[in-house]
This record gives sequence, structure tokens and C-alpha cells, in this order.
Amino acid sequence: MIALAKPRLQRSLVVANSGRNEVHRARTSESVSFDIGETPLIRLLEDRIAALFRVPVNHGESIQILRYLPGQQYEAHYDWFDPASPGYSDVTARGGQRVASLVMYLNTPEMGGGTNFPNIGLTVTPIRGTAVYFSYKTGDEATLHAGMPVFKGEKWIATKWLRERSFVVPRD
Ligand SMILES: O=C(O)CCC(=O)C(=O)O
Repeated sequence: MIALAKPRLQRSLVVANSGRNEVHRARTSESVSFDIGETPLIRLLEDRIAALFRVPVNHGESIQILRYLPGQQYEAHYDWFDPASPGYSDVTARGGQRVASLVMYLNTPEMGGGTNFPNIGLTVTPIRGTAVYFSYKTGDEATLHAGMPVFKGEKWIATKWLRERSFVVPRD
């Protein structure tokens, strides 16, 4: 997964209140999005996620692979879209609201880079081959989370966001 992503990394974007994807100081990693079913490995991963969470493949957004270098982070945020933000109807027009997130750790950073849930006092330590999954309803404050700064080494993750309805054309 890391080898697939490396040549295509670009500064990560966030979904801004406007509904557009923008570079933001809160998210300083680099990443790449893979189209649904883009490679056999991506397809395998999508199928496993769909089977594990019993959510059809087409409810999933594209898998993103991210790399954080020392000092890079993703400040605390929610993955569900805020109904009060101006871009809400645009970002939910296709697939509806996000209902769950999966963060898969592709390596073990030397120091730092935990996934912190400040409202429930939990920090998940990134360990290669493990993942953190959380589902939510709109407004769920327990799911506030941050990718804490990496202090030493690199942090690689793959993320998957799931929608309440079909988000992409079903794969063959
Ligand atoms: O880097 C992490 O541990 C969390 C990533 C994250 O919050 C996200 O991509 O939404």
C-alpha cells in the first residue's frame, strides 16, 4: 500500500465548510486517493472492509493513504459533516452523511502519531497491521479525533469513510 501511494503523494485536503476540498493548516500530511477498485490490492481491501462491517462497497468513499512526517498532524475534527455548514447539502448530495470511519495503520511510527479522541480520553497507538474503527450519528461529540504530531520516523495510514447510502457506482 505504501509503495502504491509513494509516487502519487500530494498535500492532503479537508472538506471545508463551503463543501469544497481545500488545503488547510489543520491537516499537514500528504496523501493520495485511490479510485474504487483501482488496483487488485485496493479491491481486496474494499471487499474486506465491506464484509467486516457489513456495508456495501459502494457506500465507501475512496481509500486514502496518508503519510505524516515529523511535525505533521491532523488537528481535532469530526468526520461527520455539520448540517449547519453552508456546504452540507453539496457534500451529502451523493451518498448522504458519513456514518463511520476506519483508520488503518500501515506502519509503526518511531515516536508520536497516536490517534487521540480528546472527548473520551482515549489515544490509540498506531501499530502496523491494526486499525481503529468508529461509527457515529451526526453531532456525536465523542468522535472528535486528531492525528497527533509525529515526533520521529514516519506515520502511514489508510483511511476509509462510509456513507449512509450508495456513494459510488457499484463495482462490477
Ligand atoms: O492520522 C490519524 O490518526 C487520524 C486520521 C484522521 O483523523 C482522518 O484522516 O480523518
